[in-house]
Amino acid sequence: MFKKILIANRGEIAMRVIRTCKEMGIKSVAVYSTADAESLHVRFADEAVCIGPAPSSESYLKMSNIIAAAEITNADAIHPGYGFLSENAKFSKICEEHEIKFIGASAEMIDRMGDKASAKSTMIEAGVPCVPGSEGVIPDFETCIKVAQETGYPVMLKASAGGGGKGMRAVWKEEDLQNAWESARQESKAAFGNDDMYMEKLIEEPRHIEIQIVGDSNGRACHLSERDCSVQRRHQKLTEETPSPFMTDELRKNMGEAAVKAAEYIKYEGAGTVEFLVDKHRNFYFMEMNTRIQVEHPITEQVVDYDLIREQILVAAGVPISGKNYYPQLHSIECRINAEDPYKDFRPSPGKITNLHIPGGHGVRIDTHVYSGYIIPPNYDSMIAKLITTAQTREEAINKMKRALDEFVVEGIKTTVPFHRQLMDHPDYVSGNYTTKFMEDFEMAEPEN
Ligand code: MV4
Repeated sequence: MFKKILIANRGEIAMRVIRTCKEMGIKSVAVYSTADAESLHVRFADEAVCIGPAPSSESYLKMSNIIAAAEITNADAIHPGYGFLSENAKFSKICEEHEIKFIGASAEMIDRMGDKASAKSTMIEAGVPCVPGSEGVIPDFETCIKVAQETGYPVMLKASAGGGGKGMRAVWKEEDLQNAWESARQESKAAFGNDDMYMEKLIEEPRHIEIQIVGDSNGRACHLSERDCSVQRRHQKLTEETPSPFMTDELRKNMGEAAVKAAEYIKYEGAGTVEFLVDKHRNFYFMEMNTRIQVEHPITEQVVDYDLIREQILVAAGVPISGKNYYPQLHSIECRINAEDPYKDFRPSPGKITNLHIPGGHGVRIDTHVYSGYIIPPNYDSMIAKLITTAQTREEAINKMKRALDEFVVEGIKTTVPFHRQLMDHPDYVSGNYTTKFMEDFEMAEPEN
């Protein structure tokens, strides 16, 4: 078992990993930028190393400084969290070369799943349902026209190096195809340095339902059921829940089996998430596979009573999984609390938290790194806390979320608490009848003064 784990991340996920390390009797090393000197993960880790100035490129993305921090503290493993270097194949490789265990996917696996067209080809080989469309990358525009005719409009053009919607274009008729092809490739080239495109039949008003999986070093995998992440704004998840209100026992069984089949086919090791698009007829299709722990992992932990960070560490240390699958015993909802102003188009609102009251009570979990007096630096993403409520039924979990949001006091900055409070009263959310289109029509009601 590892003696010391360096957490190559910051904020709430660094706190999350440190907590499980302490419970497992593993020493923890925090790394921080000069902007994070007063951050909570620095205070709770057993050791802390400053790895550079505020800009991520000079600190949390600076591989040489992170490896150096691991060397001088004699860490035998690195947990990358999510974001930053968590899906960076080069970093995974460098850890391997330095004989520091990367608690994540191998460089080969990251590359294979990071290239969306190749990931899809792999899934087709594995027998996982995929959206009909091109066989891999489209070589030129002539082929693009042909594939679109074979697929049938509307189609979705996607960047192979993409993800999160960049370089993606919906095309409803042939006359719009050329502009879409050219603008998508330009956007992808600019964002990823790669303009490979593939095509799929457009799935209208899909839900985003993902399956948590864990694979071990013996090539076995299990699933821990689904998370519904359909409520997104500009490809940023705002809230997630499990079980999905759209799920049936049969669909859960079929999606879980498909996700396990995918993981075992590629001999996936560690925690991963297989993302699916689900159409209104409950057909599900492979979208992407994430080779990292995800922001929204706590709702799964809550309903199956399982520590996913602990499992990541055990699997990385070679401990086999039990092999059984896990099904939700409760209902859990996560609201991402961001330092953004929902009354002003969710624009960032960094600054000093002058007063903070964190909600609590039965069935309320808060994963956060902030405290009263904390200054939120402008350099990193705006999420300051994850508010998670868990109860026997969805109605009770929503009710508990409303009570917790009403109790949540954050002064000195604007947050998305008022947005989530209104969301919990929205008829389409409350009825569970929402898709990835939900936020297109959502309007904030002005605050009562
Ligand atoms: C799609 C789709 C409809 N049809 N693919 C968005 C980013 C990336 N995860 C893939 N995405 C989509 N792919 C086909 N064939 C609709 C989306 C999509 C979406 C998917 C999940 C969650 C939110 C979304 C928001 C807009 C579009």
